[in-house]
Amino acid sequence: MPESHSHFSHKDQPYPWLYQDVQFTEEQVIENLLQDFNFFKELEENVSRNAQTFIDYIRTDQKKLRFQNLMHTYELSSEEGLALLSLSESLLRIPDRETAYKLIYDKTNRLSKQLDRPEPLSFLEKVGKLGIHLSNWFLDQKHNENQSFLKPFRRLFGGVSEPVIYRTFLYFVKKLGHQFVMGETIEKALALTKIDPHNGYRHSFDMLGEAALTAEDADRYFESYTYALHKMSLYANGKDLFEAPSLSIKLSALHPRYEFLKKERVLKELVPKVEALAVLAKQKGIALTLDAEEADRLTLSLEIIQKVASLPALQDWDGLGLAVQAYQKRCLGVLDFLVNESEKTGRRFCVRLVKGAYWDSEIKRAQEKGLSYYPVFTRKNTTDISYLVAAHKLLNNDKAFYPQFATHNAYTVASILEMAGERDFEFQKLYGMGDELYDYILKNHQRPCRVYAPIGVHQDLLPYLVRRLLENGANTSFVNLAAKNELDLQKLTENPQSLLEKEKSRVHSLIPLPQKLYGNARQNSKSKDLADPHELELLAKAFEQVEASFPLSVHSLTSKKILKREETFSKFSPNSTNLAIAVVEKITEQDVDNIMNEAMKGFDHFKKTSAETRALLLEKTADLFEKHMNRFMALCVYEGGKTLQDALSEVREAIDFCRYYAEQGRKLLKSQTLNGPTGENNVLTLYPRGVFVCISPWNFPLAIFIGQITAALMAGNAVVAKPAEQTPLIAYEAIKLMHEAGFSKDVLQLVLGQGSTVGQALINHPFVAGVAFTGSTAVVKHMAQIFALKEGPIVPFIAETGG
Ligand code: FAD
Ligand code: 2OP
Repeated sequence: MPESHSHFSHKDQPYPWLYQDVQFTEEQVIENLLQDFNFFKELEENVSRNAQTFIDYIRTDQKKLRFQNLMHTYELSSEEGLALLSLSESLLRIPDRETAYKLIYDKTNRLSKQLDRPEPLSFLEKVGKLGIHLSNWFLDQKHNENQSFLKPFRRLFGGVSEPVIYRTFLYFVKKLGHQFVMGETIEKALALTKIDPHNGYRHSFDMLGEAALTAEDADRYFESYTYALHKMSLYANGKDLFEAPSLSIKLSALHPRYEFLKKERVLKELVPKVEALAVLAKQKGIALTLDAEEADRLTLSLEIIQKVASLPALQDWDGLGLAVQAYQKRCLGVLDFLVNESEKTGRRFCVRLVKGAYWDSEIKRAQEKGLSYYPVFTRKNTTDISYLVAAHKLLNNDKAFYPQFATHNAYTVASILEMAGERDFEFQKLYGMGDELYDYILKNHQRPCRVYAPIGVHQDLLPYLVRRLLENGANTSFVNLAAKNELDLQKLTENPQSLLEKEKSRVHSLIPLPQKLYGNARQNSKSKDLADPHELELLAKAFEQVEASFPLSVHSLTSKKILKREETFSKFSPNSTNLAIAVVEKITEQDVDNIMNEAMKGFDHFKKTSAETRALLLEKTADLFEKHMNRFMALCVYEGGKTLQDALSEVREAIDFCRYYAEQGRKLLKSQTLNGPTGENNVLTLYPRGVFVCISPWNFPLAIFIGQITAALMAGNAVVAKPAEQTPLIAYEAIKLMHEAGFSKDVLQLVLGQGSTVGQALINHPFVAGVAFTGSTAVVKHMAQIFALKEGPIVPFIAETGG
């Protein structure tokens, strides 16, 4: 039984509504949100006025904002902003300088012209520009000693020497890290809480590290959390739980496979780790918050919280908390879940309400996965409304919640103050952001604020830093807009509902649903949400059916009877070596001539079909693959040894190939009328070539197999397909499906046989008009020699190689 099979037990979900909520349309969710938002109308005037005061205050003290100004100068929508991001990213990630320089050069070499910006630059802006341009200069020196890339810097900085500039550049990148990280060690950070300007604030330490890829990394992060708890307890001594420093942890740091498909393993292995940390935190008088991460981990994180929250050793402890993201469509559903859990266990949860730090990647990932929905809202104003509705719910249930409002947005802060009245809560801010706003709040509103303070070394900083750069550079972000004095205050101090209603549509019109990603050009392949237990149950059933039908009988699919067969052999699953999945009949090279003759006959009639007819056949094929997606996924798992996720991607890629070539064929195969300068009629028409032999590899047994075939068929060629010897079953089922879609048996034939004999005979055959091959470089070299020596027209040879 394949490993993935054991992950199909997802019945009895404790929070079924969360699976439904995410699939509701965004319009539906917004409609419900707005009904809950009515309470805000009577507050909006005061909120707007106070927000204005806060923003005025933030803007008067521009000196302090210098570093942020640098980032706001380089907005992410500008080339410099992107270069800055790449620069920091590459320097942190790439271990050797040589490679880092090459990447930096690649990303930034278009920027030199921007140096001539007319406005005066602050020192840090100069350093930023310097960093970007220095990389160009440095690299150009290597390629061309005579290039004087340094000139612009000299103009900018006077006569400073290269080593100084270089050091400045490194300083800049370090400074970028220091902006957001409180210290390299917990000891240093704890000491700083006493002396730095943040004295007076509360702290929540975040030991940098996330998305562990190995058990060793996960162990290292666990150790660093444990160590931090011990050290923090010395500072917590005697303090009230909420005044003492707290610890923020990321579950993805604690397990290398923290994902829904590995739920059973995660619950078994990760829950004890979180419990151990929570028990230690309780002993040490420290509160513990679980950060919120990617949307597809949400339900799993709740299941973990549910288990930890009901641990007897943690009873009567108010220190367990989690972050809840307002940009998720399921935000209010999560609060309902927590109310339930609170009622069951008598526990009060600390809830850190955030808007969410992964918006860009949520959108991209949903598109890449081809989901039928986005888990997050597509308009910033909806996120703001969702935040305020959630805040209202938190403030109105003090039995279940201790609210912690994490935001740097002055309007959101003003709203919370207005909504809360005398109720108990705390604000939270990130280290290196929102200082001016909260200095003002602490002084004038006497509300506590906790600083989320990352601790660690630069190797662990990258993902966190990228999120902060995105947040500071995004053109929707409050901190970015507030730093721009010229921007109309109105927009930053207006009720988000009014702003939303001013938009053309409540759902962002430039962010199509993943299914509509290619607009009218073609349909995106349907997908599955592998974090949805209902989907997984359907898949499990399909897998059972497929397994029950093994071993299947598999043979070549040719239009004429095969004369000579090799002995049949049993094919076993690579996942489970005693599971016979197919009985395969191979042919010998003696049949190749017959097959090629039939293919030639097929070509004679197929070449006369229109591009439109062929495109429709491919689209029918795509539809059939979609209809039988579960079955093909099962075959990819059982025969190809794929994981569920890879099997899904494999089938989707095959479907996308069909639709992509249909679309391209319709466009490219149209006849073009050319100029006729002497009155003649010149028409350019593309013709198919004849019989294509397609030879595909085992590692993409469906996607590459189908990709090669569909391109050749769309062009009007006949195809003889020979799959890898390891994966005949997938190929057999795929070709049967294509015959069902309407490709005739002489136009498209499947040959199962030995590469060294049957494959060789196929490419040697005089009828071969083209070959598409994916495989090893050695085999391709050998094939190229055969073609070079072959009599007759040159054979086009499309080869994708590796190894
Ligand atoms: P604003 O500028 O008012 O809002 C920015 C928000 O709007 C972002 O969430 C962004 O994704 C969203 N947004 C932007 N464009 C759109 C759009 N087109 N459609 C919908 N939404 C959009 N984040 C986490 O994910 N997990 C955590 O555990 C977490 N912990 C945090 C702890 C603290 C103490 C703080 C201060 C922040 C934390 N964050 C966390 C990060 C937080 O999500 C961001 O800092 C926050 O979203 C910024 O919100 P804002 O109110 O300051 O800014
Ligand atoms: C992040 O890591 C702060 O948890 C938030 O981006």
